[in-house]
Amino acid sequence: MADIFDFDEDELSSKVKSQLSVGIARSATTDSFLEMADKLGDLNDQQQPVQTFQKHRSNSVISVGTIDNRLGTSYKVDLDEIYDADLTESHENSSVNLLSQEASSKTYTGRKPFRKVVIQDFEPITVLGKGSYGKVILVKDKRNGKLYAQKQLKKAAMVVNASNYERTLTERTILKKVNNSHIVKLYYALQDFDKVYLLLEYLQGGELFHHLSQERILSEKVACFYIAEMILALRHLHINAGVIYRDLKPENCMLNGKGHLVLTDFGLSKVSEECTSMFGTAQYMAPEIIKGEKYDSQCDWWSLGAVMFDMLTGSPPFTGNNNKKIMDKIVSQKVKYPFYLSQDARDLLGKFLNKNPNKRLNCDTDFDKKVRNHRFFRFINWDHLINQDDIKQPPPIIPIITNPELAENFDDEFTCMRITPPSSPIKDNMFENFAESRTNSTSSFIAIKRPDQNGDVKESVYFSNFSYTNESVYLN
Ligand code: ISQ
Repeated sequence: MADIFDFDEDELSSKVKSQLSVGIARSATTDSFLEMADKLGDLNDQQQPVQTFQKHRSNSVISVGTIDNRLGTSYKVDLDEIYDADLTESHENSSVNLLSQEASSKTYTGRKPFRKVVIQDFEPITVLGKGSYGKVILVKDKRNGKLYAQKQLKKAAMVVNASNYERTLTERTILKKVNNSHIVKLYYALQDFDKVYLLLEYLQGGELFHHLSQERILSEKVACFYIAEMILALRHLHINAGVIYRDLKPENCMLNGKGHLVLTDFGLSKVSEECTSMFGTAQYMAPEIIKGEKYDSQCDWWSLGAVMFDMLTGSPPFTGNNNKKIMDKIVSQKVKYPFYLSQDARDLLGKFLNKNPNKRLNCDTDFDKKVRNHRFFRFINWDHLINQDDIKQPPPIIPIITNPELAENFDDEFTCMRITPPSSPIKDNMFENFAESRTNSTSSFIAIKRPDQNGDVKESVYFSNFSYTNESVYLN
Protein backbone atom coordinates (compact mmCIF):
# COMPACT_ATOMS: atom_id res chain seq x y z
CA MET A 1 0.00 0.00 0.00
CA ALA A 2 3.06 2.28 -0.02
CA ASP A 3 2.01 4.04 -3.20
CA ILE A 4 -0.54 6.22 -1.46
CA PHE A 5 2.34 8.03 0.24
CA ASP A 6 4.34 8.44 -2.95
CA PHE A 7 2.99 11.91 -3.45
CA ASP A 8 6.37 13.58 -3.60
CA GLU A 9 7.64 17.10 -3.98
CA ASP A 10 8.14 16.73 -7.74
CA GLU A 11 4.62 15.52 -8.26
CA LEU A 12 3.30 18.32 -6.15
CA SER A 13 5.36 20.98 -7.90
CA SER A 14 4.20 19.69 -11.29
CA LYS A 15 0.67 20.16 -9.94
CA VAL A 16 1.62 23.72 -9.10
CA LYS A 17 2.98 24.27 -12.61
CA SER A 18 -0.21 22.97 -14.10
CA GLN A 19 -2.03 25.63 -12.10
CA LEU A 20 0.08 28.43 -13.54
CA SER A 21 -2.65 29.19 -15.98
CA VAL A 22 -4.81 30.50 -13.15
CA GLY A 23 -1.99 32.88 -12.32
CA ILE A 24 -1.41 31.75 -8.76
CA ALA A 25 1.97 30.13 -8.74
CA ARG A 26 3.85 31.93 -11.49
CA SER A 27 5.75 34.09 -9.02
CA ALA A 28 6.03 31.40 -6.41
CA THR A 29 9.70 31.37 -5.58
CA THR A 30 11.01 31.55 -2.05
CA ASP A 31 11.73 35.25 -2.50
CA SER A 32 8.37 36.15 -3.89
CA PHE A 33 5.93 34.24 -1.77
CA LEU A 34 4.42 37.39 -0.36
CA GLU A 35 3.67 38.53 -3.86
CA MET A 36 2.15 35.13 -4.52
CA ALA A 37 0.16 35.35 -1.32
CA ASP A 38 -1.25 38.66 -2.48
CA LYS A 39 -2.31 36.98 -5.69
CA LEU A 40 -3.83 34.17 -3.74
CA GLY A 41 -5.63 36.74 -1.69
CA ASP A 42 -6.93 38.43 -4.81
CA LEU A 43 -8.04 35.15 -6.25
CA ASN A 44 -9.63 34.09 -3.04
CA ASP A 45 -11.42 37.41 -2.78
CA GLN A 46 -13.16 36.40 -5.95
CA GLN A 47 -13.67 32.73 -5.14
CA GLN A 48 -13.84 32.73 -1.35
CA PRO A 49 -12.88 35.23 1.31
CA VAL A 50 -9.42 34.04 2.28
CA GLN A 51 -5.98 35.66 2.34
CA THR A 52 -2.65 34.00 2.95
CA PHE A 53 0.93 34.94 3.50
CA GLN A 54 3.85 32.66 4.07
CA LYS A 55 6.12 32.67 7.13
CA HIS A 56 9.82 32.54 6.38
CA ARG A 57 12.24 30.01 7.80
CA SER A 58 15.60 28.50 7.05
CA ASN A 59 15.78 24.80 6.39
CA SER A 60 14.41 22.78 9.33
CA VAL A 61 13.88 25.81 11.54
CA ILE A 62 10.34 27.02 11.89
CA SER A 63 9.77 30.66 12.70
CA VAL A 64 7.05 30.94 15.25
CA GLY A 65 5.41 34.27 15.82
CA THR A 66 2.05 35.87 16.14
CA ILE A 67 0.19 36.20 12.89
CA ASP A 68 0.82 39.90 12.60
CA ASN A 69 4.39 39.72 13.79
CA ARG A 70 6.66 38.05 11.30
CA LEU A 71 9.61 38.23 13.62
CA GLY A 72 9.40 35.21 15.83
CA THR A 73 11.42 32.68 17.74
CA SER A 74 13.03 29.84 15.83
CA TYR A 75 12.62 26.24 16.88
CA LYS A 76 14.35 23.24 15.41
CA VAL A 77 11.90 20.51 14.52
CA ASP A 78 11.86 17.28 12.63
CA LEU A 79 10.59 18.07 9.19
CA ASP A 80 9.76 14.78 7.58
CA GLU A 81 6.80 15.44 5.42
CA ILE A 82 3.89 13.48 4.14
CA TYR A 83 0.89 14.42 2.09
CA ASP A 84 -2.62 13.29 2.42
CA ALA A 85 -3.73 11.52 -0.67
CA ASP A 86 -6.34 13.79 -2.19
CA LEU A 87 -9.09 13.43 -4.73
CA THR A 88 -6.74 13.64 -7.65
CA GLU A 89 -4.84 10.58 -6.50
CA SER A 90 -5.73 7.07 -7.44
CA HIS A 91 -4.84 3.74 -6.03
CA GLU A 92 -4.00 0.67 -8.04
CA ASN A 93 -5.16 -2.87 -7.28
CA SER A 94 -7.26 -2.08 -4.31
CA SER A 95 -10.84 -2.15 -3.20
CA VAL A 96 -12.42 0.14 -0.66
CA ASN A 97 -15.89 0.89 0.59
CA LEU A 98 -16.43 4.62 0.90
CA LEU A 99 -19.32 5.40 3.18
CA SER A 100 -18.69 9.07 3.82
CA GLN A 101 -21.26 11.80 3.42
CA GLU A 102 -19.65 13.09 0.27
CA ALA A 103 -18.73 9.76 -1.27
CA SER A 104 -21.65 7.51 -1.97
CA SER A 105 -21.90 3.98 -0.58
CA LYS A 106 -20.12 2.19 -3.32
CA THR A 107 -17.42 -0.45 -3.59
CA TYR A 108 -14.56 0.52 -5.86
CA THR A 109 -12.20 -1.98 -7.36
CA GLY A 110 -9.01 -1.29 -9.30
CA ARG A 111 -8.15 2.40 -9.14
CA LYS A 112 -9.47 3.72 -5.87
CA PRO A 113 -10.69 7.31 -5.73
CA PHE A 114 -9.34 9.19 -2.73
CA ARG A 115 -10.47 12.29 -1.05
CA LYS A 116 -8.99 14.08 1.90
CA VAL A 117 -10.19 12.86 5.25
CA VAL A 118 -11.57 15.85 7.14
CA ILE A 119 -12.47 16.31 10.77
CA GLN A 120 -16.18 16.36 9.84
CA ASP A 121 -15.80 12.65 9.00
CA PHE A 122 -15.67 12.04 12.76
CA GLU A 123 -18.75 12.34 14.94
CA PRO A 124 -18.02 13.42 18.55
CA ILE A 125 -19.46 11.05 21.17
CA THR A 126 -18.12 11.99 24.60
CA VAL A 127 -15.19 13.66 26.37
CA LEU A 128 -12.59 11.16 27.63
CA GLY A 129 -10.11 13.49 29.27
CA LYS A 130 -8.74 16.96 29.57
CA GLY A 131 -5.22 18.14 30.23
CA SER A 132 -2.80 20.97 29.65
CA TYR A 133 -2.75 19.93 25.97
CA GLY A 134 -6.51 20.33 25.45
CA LYS A 135 -9.35 17.81 25.31
CA VAL A 136 -9.48 14.16 24.29
CA ILE A 137 -12.83 13.23 22.76
CA LEU A 138 -14.22 9.85 21.76
CA VAL A 139 -15.25 10.10 18.10
CA LYS A 140 -16.79 7.75 15.56
CA ASP A 141 -15.70 7.60 11.94
CA LYS A 142 -18.97 8.17 10.06
CA ARG A 143 -17.62 6.20 7.11
CA ASN A 144 -17.11 2.90 8.91
CA GLY A 145 -18.14 3.25 12.57
CA LYS A 146 -14.59 2.93 13.93
CA LEU A 147 -13.92 4.67 17.24
CA TYR A 148 -10.92 6.90 17.91
CA ALA A 149 -9.64 9.07 20.76
CA GLN A 150 -9.37 12.53 19.25
CA LYS A 151 -6.82 14.75 20.92
CA GLN A 152 -7.37 18.35 19.95
CA LEU A 153 -5.57 21.60 20.52
CA LYS A 154 -6.49 25.14 19.55
CA LYS A 155 -4.08 26.65 17.04
CA ALA A 156 -4.22 29.92 18.96
CA ALA A 157 -2.71 28.08 21.95
CA MET A 158 0.05 26.71 19.71
CA VAL A 159 0.92 30.07 18.21
CA VAL A 160 0.84 31.97 21.51
CA ASN A 161 2.78 29.30 23.40
CA ALA A 162 5.50 27.71 21.30
CA SER A 163 5.88 24.75 23.68
CA ASN A 164 2.31 23.66 22.81
CA TYR A 165 3.28 23.78 19.17
CA GLU A 166 6.43 21.75 19.77
CA ARG A 167 4.63 19.15 21.92
CA THR A 168 1.97 18.56 19.29
CA LEU A 169 4.42 18.33 16.44
CA THR A 170 6.73 16.07 18.47
CA GLU A 171 3.87 13.75 19.40
CA ARG A 172 2.72 13.50 15.80
CA THR A 173 6.25 12.91 14.49
CA ILE A 174 7.14 10.24 17.05
CA LEU A 175 3.84 8.36 16.95
CA LYS A 176 4.02 8.33 13.16
CA LYS A 177 7.24 6.37 13.27
CA VAL A 178 6.52 4.01 16.18
CA ASN A 179 4.55 0.81 15.75
CA ASN A 180 4.17 -1.29 18.89
CA SER A 181 1.13 -2.66 20.70
CA HIS A 182 2.22 -0.93 23.93
CA ILE A 183 2.46 2.51 22.32
CA VAL A 184 -0.73 4.36 21.38
CA LYS A 185 -1.28 4.33 17.61
CA LEU A 186 -1.73 7.49 15.59
CA TYR A 187 -4.23 7.05 12.74
CA TYR A 188 -4.74 10.58 11.47
CA ALA A 189 -3.28 14.05 12.03
CA LEU A 190 -5.77 16.66 10.78
CA GLN A 191 -6.47 20.34 11.07
CA ASP A 192 -9.25 22.79 10.39
CA PHE A 193 -9.36 26.56 10.63
CA ASP A 194 -8.66 26.85 14.32
CA LYS A 195 -7.65 23.45 15.74
CA VAL A 196 -5.25 20.56 15.13
CA TYR A 197 -6.35 17.00 15.82
CA LEU A 198 -4.56 13.73 16.49
CA LEU A 199 -6.84 10.74 15.96
CA LEU A 200 -5.44 8.06 18.23
CA GLU A 201 -6.22 4.47 19.08
CA TYR A 202 -9.15 4.41 21.53
CA LEU A 203 -7.90 2.75 24.71
CA GLN A 204 -11.14 1.42 26.08
CA GLY A 205 -9.74 0.35 29.43
CA GLY A 206 -8.99 3.93 30.49
CA GLU A 207 -6.16 4.91 32.81
CA LEU A 208 -4.49 2.05 34.65
CA PHE A 209 -4.79 4.00 37.87
CA HIS A 210 -8.53 4.47 37.34
CA HIS A 211 -8.80 0.77 38.18
CA LEU A 212 -6.85 1.26 41.40
CA SER A 213 -8.87 4.15 42.74
CA GLN A 214 -10.17 2.15 45.75
CA GLU A 215 -6.90 1.15 47.39
CA ARG A 216 -4.36 2.79 45.05
CA ILE A 217 -2.02 -0.12 45.84
CA LEU A 218 -1.35 -3.12 43.64
CA SER A 219 -0.15 -6.50 44.82
CA GLU A 220 3.33 -7.41 43.57
CA LYS A 221 1.83 -10.21 41.49
CA VAL A 222 -0.44 -7.75 39.65
CA ALA A 223 2.08 -4.89 39.47
CA CYS A 224 4.79 -7.05 37.89
CA PHE A 225 2.57 -7.56 34.81
CA TYR A 226 2.31 -3.82 34.15
CA ILE A 227 5.96 -3.15 35.01
CA ALA A 228 6.92 -5.91 32.56
CA GLU A 229 4.74 -4.38 29.81
CA MET A 230 6.22 -0.93 30.51
CA ILE A 231 9.69 -2.45 30.10
CA LEU A 232 8.66 -3.88 26.70
CA ALA A 233 7.28 -0.48 25.63
CA LEU A 234 10.34 1.50 26.75
CA ARG A 235 12.76 -1.04 25.24
CA HIS A 236 10.93 -0.71 21.93
CA LEU A 237 11.13 3.08 22.08
CA HIS A 238 14.82 3.14 23.01
CA ILE A 239 16.11 0.30 20.84
CA ASN A 240 13.92 0.40 17.75
CA ALA A 241 12.86 4.04 17.55
CA GLY A 242 15.74 5.86 19.27
CA VAL A 243 13.20 7.72 21.39
CA ILE A 244 13.51 8.73 25.05
CA TYR A 245 10.02 8.86 26.56
CA ARG A 246 10.88 11.35 29.37
CA ASP A 247 7.37 11.51 30.83
CA LEU A 248 6.59 8.11 32.32
CA LYS A 249 3.93 8.66 34.99
CA PRO A 250 0.73 6.88 36.01
CA GLU A 251 -1.60 9.17 33.99
CA ASN A 252 0.15 8.17 30.79
CA CYS A 253 -0.35 4.44 31.40
CA MET A 254 -3.65 3.30 29.90
CA LEU A 255 -5.25 -0.09 29.25
CA ASN A 256 -6.59 -1.30 25.95
CA GLY A 257 -9.84 -3.28 25.78
CA LYS A 258 -8.05 -6.54 26.59
CA GLY A 259 -6.25 -5.11 29.61
CA HIS A 260 -2.79 -4.58 28.13
CA LEU A 261 -0.78 -1.54 29.09
CA VAL A 262 -0.37 1.19 26.46
CA LEU A 263 1.72 4.35 26.83
CA THR A 264 0.17 7.63 25.70
CA ASP A 265 1.29 11.27 25.49
CA PHE A 266 4.49 11.59 23.54
CA GLY A 267 4.59 15.38 23.57
CA LEU A 268 7.68 15.45 25.76
CA SER A 269 9.51 12.56 24.10
CA LYS A 270 12.73 13.14 22.27
CA VAL A 271 14.43 11.50 19.31
CA SER A 272 17.92 11.76 20.69
CA GLU A 273 20.66 9.98 22.59
CA GLU A 274 21.63 12.80 24.91
CA CYS A 275 19.68 15.82 26.16
CA THR A 276 20.00 18.56 28.75
CA SER A 277 16.57 20.25 28.87
CA MET A 278 14.25 19.81 31.83
CA PHE A 279 10.98 18.04 31.05
CA GLY A 280 8.55 15.66 32.67
CA THR A 281 6.66 15.47 35.91
CA ALA A 282 8.65 16.28 39.08
CA GLN A 283 7.74 13.18 41.13
CA TYR A 284 8.94 10.77 38.44
CA MET A 285 11.86 12.82 37.12
CA ALA A 286 15.39 11.39 37.24
CA PRO A 287 18.00 13.21 39.37
CA GLU A 288 20.34 13.84 36.43
CA ILE A 289 17.56 15.82 34.66
CA ILE A 290 16.88 17.87 37.78
CA LYS A 291 20.59 18.62 38.17
CA GLY A 292 20.72 19.88 34.58
CA GLU A 293 23.28 17.25 33.63
CA LYS A 294 23.46 15.52 30.28
CA TYR A 295 21.06 12.61 30.28
CA ASP A 296 20.00 9.78 28.02
CA SER A 297 17.46 6.94 27.95
CA GLN A 298 18.56 5.86 31.45
CA CYS A 299 16.23 8.58 32.77
CA ASP A 300 13.25 6.43 31.72
CA TRP A 301 14.43 3.53 33.95
CA TRP A 302 14.46 5.87 36.96
CA SER A 303 10.89 6.96 36.12
CA LEU A 304 9.90 3.31 35.80
CA GLY A 305 11.25 2.73 39.31
CA ALA A 306 9.25 5.73 40.59
CA VAL A 307 6.03 4.47 38.94
CA MET A 308 6.67 0.95 40.30
CA PHE A 309 7.13 2.43 43.79
CA ASP A 310 3.85 4.34 43.33
CA MET A 311 2.00 1.19 42.26
CA LEU A 312 3.25 -0.82 45.23
CA THR A 313 2.95 1.83 47.97
CA GLY A 314 0.32 4.34 46.81
CA SER A 315 2.69 7.28 46.26
CA PRO A 316 5.93 8.05 44.43
CA PRO A 317 9.24 7.69 46.34
CA PHE A 318 9.68 11.45 46.95
CA THR A 319 6.75 13.73 47.73
CA GLY A 320 6.33 17.31 48.94
CA ASN A 321 4.11 20.39 48.82
CA ASN A 322 5.86 21.86 45.84
CA ASN A 323 8.12 20.84 42.98
CA LYS A 324 11.21 22.42 44.54
CA LYS A 325 10.91 20.26 47.68
CA ILE A 326 10.26 17.14 45.61
CA MET A 327 13.22 17.83 43.34
CA ASP A 328 15.55 18.52 46.29
CA LYS A 329 14.58 15.17 47.81
CA ILE A 330 15.04 13.30 44.51
CA VAL A 331 18.57 14.65 44.22
CA SER A 332 19.69 14.21 47.82
CA GLN A 333 17.48 11.86 49.89
CA LYS A 334 17.69 8.09 50.19
CA VAL A 335 14.61 6.09 49.21
CA LYS A 336 12.69 4.74 52.23
CA TYR A 337 10.88 1.46 51.62
CA PRO A 338 7.74 0.64 53.62
CA PHE A 339 8.01 -2.53 55.73
CA TYR A 340 5.52 -4.51 53.64
CA LEU A 341 7.56 -4.48 50.41
CA SER A 342 9.14 -7.83 49.61
CA GLN A 343 12.89 -8.25 49.32
CA ASP A 344 12.45 -8.84 45.56
CA ALA A 345 10.57 -5.57 45.08
CA ARG A 346 13.13 -3.62 47.18
CA ASP A 347 15.99 -5.12 45.23
CA LEU A 348 14.51 -4.19 41.83
CA LEU A 349 13.39 -0.74 43.03
CA GLY A 350 16.87 -0.07 44.39
CA LYS A 351 18.37 -0.90 40.99
CA PHE A 352 16.00 1.46 39.15
CA LEU A 353 16.17 4.23 41.74
CA ASN A 354 19.95 4.49 41.65
CA LYS A 355 20.82 8.20 41.50
CA ASN A 356 23.84 7.47 39.34
CA PRO A 357 22.54 6.79 35.80
CA ASN A 358 25.70 4.85 34.94
CA LYS A 359 25.09 2.41 37.81
CA ARG A 360 21.31 2.24 37.30
CA LEU A 361 19.81 -0.95 35.88
CA ASN A 362 19.61 -0.65 32.09
CA CYS A 363 16.79 -2.83 30.74
CA ASP A 364 17.95 -2.18 27.17
CA THR A 365 21.39 -3.74 27.57
CA ASP A 366 20.90 -5.95 30.66
CA PHE A 367 17.49 -7.42 29.91
CA ASP A 368 18.59 -11.03 29.48
CA LYS A 369 21.21 -11.00 32.24
CA LYS A 370 19.53 -8.99 34.99
CA VAL A 371 15.84 -8.37 34.27
CA ARG A 372 14.19 -11.36 32.61
CA ASN A 373 15.05 -13.70 35.47
CA HIS A 374 14.75 -11.26 38.36
CA ARG A 375 12.68 -12.88 41.13
CA PHE A 376 10.23 -9.94 41.09
CA PHE A 377 9.16 -11.19 37.65
CA ARG A 378 8.72 -14.84 38.69
CA PHE A 379 5.02 -14.68 37.75
CA ILE A 380 5.86 -13.52 34.23
CA ASN A 381 6.58 -15.75 31.28
CA TRP A 382 8.22 -13.16 29.03
CA ASP A 383 7.68 -15.17 25.84
CA HIS A 384 3.94 -15.38 26.48
CA LEU A 385 3.89 -11.71 27.40
CA ILE A 386 5.77 -10.67 24.24
CA ASN A 387 3.45 -12.83 22.10
CA GLN A 388 0.42 -11.45 23.99
CA ASP A 389 -0.77 -14.96 24.66
CA ASP A 390 -3.69 -13.93 26.87
CA ILE A 391 -4.57 -17.54 27.69
CA LYS A 392 -1.15 -18.44 29.07
CA GLN A 393 -0.32 -14.99 30.50
CA PRO A 394 -3.65 -13.23 31.10
CA PRO A 395 -3.72 -9.51 32.01
CA PRO A 396 -4.66 -9.17 35.69
CA ILE A 397 -7.44 -6.62 35.09
CA ILE A 398 -9.85 -7.14 32.20
CA PRO A 399 -11.76 -3.87 31.75
CA ILE A 400 -15.54 -4.17 31.78
CA ILE A 401 -16.88 -2.88 28.48
CA THR A 402 -20.56 -3.42 27.69
CA ASN A 403 -20.64 -0.79 24.93
CA PRO A 404 -17.39 0.96 23.86
CA GLU A 405 -19.32 4.15 23.06
CA LEU A 406 -20.32 4.50 26.71
CA ALA A 407 -16.67 5.01 27.77
CA GLU A 408 -17.43 3.15 31.01
CA ASN A 409 -13.79 3.15 32.14
CA PHE A 410 -13.44 6.93 32.05
CA ASP A 411 -14.30 9.34 34.85
CA ASP A 412 -17.77 10.93 34.88
CA GLU A 413 -15.97 14.21 35.46
CA PHE A 414 -15.00 14.04 31.77
CA THR A 415 -17.76 12.01 30.16
CA CYS A 416 -20.35 14.53 31.41
CA MET A 417 -18.51 17.49 29.84
CA ARG A 418 -19.97 19.44 26.94
CA ILE A 419 -18.39 18.89 23.52
CA THR A 420 -17.60 21.92 21.39
CA PRO A 421 -18.32 21.18 17.72
CA PRO A 422 -15.41 21.39 15.26
CA SER A 423 -15.16 24.61 13.27
CA SER A 424 -15.92 24.56 9.58
CA PRO A 425 -13.27 22.96 7.40
CA ILE A 426 -10.76 24.88 5.32
CA LYS A 427 -12.23 24.47 1.86
CA ASP A 428 -10.58 22.04 -0.52
CA ASN A 429 -9.26 24.58 -3.04
CA MET A 430 -7.96 26.63 -0.14
CA PHE A 431 -5.90 23.61 0.95
CA GLU A 432 -4.56 23.22 -2.58
CA ASN A 433 -3.40 26.81 -2.60
CA PHE A 434 -1.56 26.30 0.67
CA ALA A 435 0.05 23.08 -0.48
CA GLU A 436 1.24 24.82 -3.60
CA SER A 437 2.67 27.77 -1.79
CA ARG A 438 4.43 25.42 0.64
CA THR A 439 6.28 23.60 -2.11
CA ASN A 440 7.55 26.87 -3.45
CA SER A 441 9.19 28.03 -0.28
CA THR A 442 10.49 26.33 2.82
CA SER A 443 7.92 27.57 5.29
CA SER A 444 6.04 25.23 7.58
CA PHE A 445 3.16 27.38 8.54
CA ILE A 446 1.09 29.89 6.73
CA ALA A 447 -1.08 32.62 8.16
CA ILE A 448 -4.69 32.46 7.03
CA LYS A 449 -7.64 34.80 7.46
CA ARG A 450 -11.34 34.56 6.90
CA PRO A 451 -14.39 36.52 7.90
CA ASP A 452 -16.79 35.10 10.48
CA GLN A 453 -20.59 35.33 10.31
CA ASN A 454 -20.44 39.01 11.37
CA GLY A 455 -17.92 39.85 8.68
CA ASP A 456 -15.07 40.28 11.22
CA VAL A 457 -11.77 38.91 9.96
CA LYS A 458 -10.55 35.88 11.92
CA GLU A 459 -6.91 34.83 11.83
CA SER A 460 -5.35 31.43 12.11
CA VAL A 461 -2.48 29.37 10.73
CA TYR A 462 -2.23 26.39 8.44
CA PHE A 463 0.48 23.84 9.31
CA SER A 464 1.66 22.67 5.95
CA ASN A 465 3.53 19.56 7.10
CA PHE A 466 1.07 18.36 9.71
CA SER A 467 -1.54 16.17 8.03
CA TYR A 468 -0.97 12.44 8.13
CA THR A 469 -2.91 9.25 7.46
CA ASN A 470 -1.69 5.92 8.82
CA GLU A 471 -1.60 3.35 6.04
CA SER A 472 -3.32 0.78 8.25
CA VAL A 473 -6.66 2.65 7.95
CA TYR A 474 -6.93 1.37 4.38
CA LEU A 475 -6.47 -2.27 5.33
CA ASN A 476 -9.98 -3.07 6.52
C1 ISQ B 1 -6.74 6.92 24.01
N1 ISQ B 1 -7.90 6.46 24.43
C2 ISQ B 1 -8.52 7.10 25.40
C3 ISQ B 1 -8.03 8.23 25.98
C4 ISQ B 1 -6.82 8.73 25.55
C5 ISQ B 1 -6.24 9.88 26.10
C6 ISQ B 1 -5.04 10.35 25.66
C7 ISQ B 1 -4.39 9.69 24.65
C8 ISQ B 1 -4.94 8.54 24.10
C9 ISQ B 1 -6.15 8.05 24.55
